[in-house]
Amino acid sequence: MAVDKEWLAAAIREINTRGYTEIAGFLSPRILAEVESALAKQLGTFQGRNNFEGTRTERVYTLVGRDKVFQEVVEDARVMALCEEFLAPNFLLTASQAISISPGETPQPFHTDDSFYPLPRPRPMVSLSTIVAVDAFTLANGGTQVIPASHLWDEEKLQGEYGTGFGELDQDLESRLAEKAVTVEMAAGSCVVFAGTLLHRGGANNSDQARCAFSNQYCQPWARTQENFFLAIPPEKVRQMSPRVQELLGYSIHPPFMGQLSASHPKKALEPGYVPPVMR
Ligand SMILES: O=C(O)CCC(=O)C(=O)O
Repeated sequence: MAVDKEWLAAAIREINTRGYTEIAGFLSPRILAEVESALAKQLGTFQGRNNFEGTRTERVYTLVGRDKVFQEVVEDARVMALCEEFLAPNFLLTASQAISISPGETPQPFHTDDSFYPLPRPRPMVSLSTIVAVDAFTLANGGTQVIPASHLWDEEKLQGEYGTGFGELDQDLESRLAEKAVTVEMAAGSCVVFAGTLLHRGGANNSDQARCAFSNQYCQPWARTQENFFLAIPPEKVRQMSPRVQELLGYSIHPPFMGQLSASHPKKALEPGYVPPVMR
C-alpha cells in the first residue's frame, strides 16, 4: 500500500510537536475481524502480575508469532513509514502484545516506553509505540491516556513531575500527571502512534466491558529489544513469515556487523537443515 505523503507529513508533525498521532480506521473491517477471532483464541491465559501489567488486565506477549494477521499489521506501510522517519534503517520490533483491561482495573502508573535506555533527556526517541484499539477506547473503559508534549520534557522536568519512574507509585504525583493527560478516545480498529519518550498509561476501566487493544513497539537497531523473539518463536515459524517481518524480528544485520551469526547473516539460521555453529 502506498503511503499518502500529505498524511505522512502531518503525522510526523504531530509526533514531533505533541508526541503522538492517531490513525483513524487503521485496521480494515476484514483485519479487525481476523484480529478479534485470533485474540479470542489467545486471551484467557496470562493475568498481569503487578500494578504495571495490571492485576485486572490480561496480556498476550509475542503476539506477532501467534497469528498471521498480527504479522500483517506489524509491517503496515504507514507504521513502517513513521519508523523510517524516527528510527535508523534496520529498526527492530521490540514488543508485540495484546492488553485487555477488565472492568474494575485501576489506572496504570504513568511511564514512557523507552525509559529503560539510560540516556539523558531531552533526546530523540529510542522506540516508537503503536496501540491499536480492538474495542473502542473511551474515558470510561480505560482508553490510553497521554500527556501531550511530555516527550520534550528534559531530565529535570521529568524527575520533578514523574519521580524516579518504574516501581514507585506516588498517588499525588499520579494525580498531578493525570491533570495534564488526555484520553485517546477512538473507534475500534483505530491506532495511536507515539514517541517512546511520551508519558502515558492505560486508563482505569470503570465500564462493565473489557477494553481490548494490542501494541507493537519498534526500536533503534542498536538497542536491546524488550522481547526475545529469537527464543520465543521457533525458526520453523519465522521461516514462513515475510522477509520484512523476519528482519523486524532481528534476522538482519545492522552494519557493520551487529546481529551477525558466527560471521554469517542470521537469515542462514532459517534455512532448512541449518546446524548451529556451536553444538556442544
Ligand atoms: O493499555 C494501554 O492503553 C497502555 C498500556 C501501556 O502503556 C503499557 O502496558 O506499557
